[in-house]
Amino acid sequence: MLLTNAHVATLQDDHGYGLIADGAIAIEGARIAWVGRADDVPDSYRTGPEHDLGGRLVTPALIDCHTHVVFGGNRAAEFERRLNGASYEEIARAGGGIVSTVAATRAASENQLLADALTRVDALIAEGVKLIEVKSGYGLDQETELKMLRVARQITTARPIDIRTSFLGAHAVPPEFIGRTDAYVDEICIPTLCAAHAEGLVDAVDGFCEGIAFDTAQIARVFDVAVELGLPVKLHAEQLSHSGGTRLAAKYGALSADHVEYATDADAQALAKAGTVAVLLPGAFYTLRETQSPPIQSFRNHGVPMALATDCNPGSSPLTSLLLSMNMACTLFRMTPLEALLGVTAHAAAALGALDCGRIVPRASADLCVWDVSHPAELAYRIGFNPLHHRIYKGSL
Ligand code: DI6
Ligand code: FE
Repeated sequence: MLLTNAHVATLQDDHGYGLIADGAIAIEGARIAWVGRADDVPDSYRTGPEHDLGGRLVTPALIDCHTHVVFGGNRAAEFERRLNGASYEEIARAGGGIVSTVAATRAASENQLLADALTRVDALIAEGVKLIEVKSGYGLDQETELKMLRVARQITTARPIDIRTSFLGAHAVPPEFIGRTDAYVDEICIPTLCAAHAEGLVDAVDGFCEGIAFDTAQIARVFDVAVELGLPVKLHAEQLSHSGGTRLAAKYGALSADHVEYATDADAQALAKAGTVAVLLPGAFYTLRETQSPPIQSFRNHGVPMALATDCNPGSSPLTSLLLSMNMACTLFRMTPLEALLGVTAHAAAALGALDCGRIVPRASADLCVWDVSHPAELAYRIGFNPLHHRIYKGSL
């Protein structure tokens, strides 16, 4: 297949959009075979079907590299109660917060969890997403963590989308282990990781390193098991306070350190040295009305690749729009539209170790977005508008 009359943003390196004004893209099977100026298309690529894109913008298909799209119920009632003046304590006493999502996820069937997750996945696909990372972490017991991961795997058979799973047993301490965090790590989290890995359900291992969750020593115990199993790690780090998670992630050569609002310049340096991606989550920053912005300028200075994701979850980021995440990253974090686009394509791919996508280059997977816009900055500029014209997934329109 040959795509012609395309305005291509190749993102072939990190220094610009890599724009080709009168461009063409040749696709063979599920791979990009050639990209360049329309005038230069080799004759061998002119034999198949041609699609005239009417001068529209083409970018790599989008990647949401940090989500919790599999969960039971939602927390809208709690949101409403809070805005009507209920205190955090009252909500907790009424069974609200993360514990309520754990209870709803434990109670839900696989079919129900999948049906609910697909409503969110469909919203992402409608904006051109082709790869989603999905975390466990609302089960916090072996049965439910495995159930969440099985559901995450089923998404890819139910929809034309790729899934990477992350085991997030170290997300919160479940009610039955309150005050016994170390016992939870040793008796539930680590054995569950091993069981999930044995079932082929885990692509990476994640944790929530925070005063209200797990400390660096507890996360390190989980990461040591990940290393033994040959699994890459990533970490929720420095979201609400500085607790050393970024440095720990760098020490383990993590794929990514996520949130990182409270990371320091020295942390940025450590990430750069380790080749770890900083994943920024403006939806959570917005929802929690945070005021501490991530150290964008330090990441730039040290050459830390920055990715962007929805962090779609029922508590701190009930967001299913990567385009809105791009706008929020520009307005709230002062990222540039180019950084935002790299953040949901090439750098998001790096945050997942998915190196065959995120840029329009020969041999990459043929996953593309065709947009009804004339310049890529429009993707981050507009608010609540979806200009997707077509999504091409594995070479198919
Ligand atoms: N970071 C967060 O903000 C949450 N989880 C995490 O790792 C909140 C999850 C929830 O409230 O359900
Ligand atoms: Fe998260």
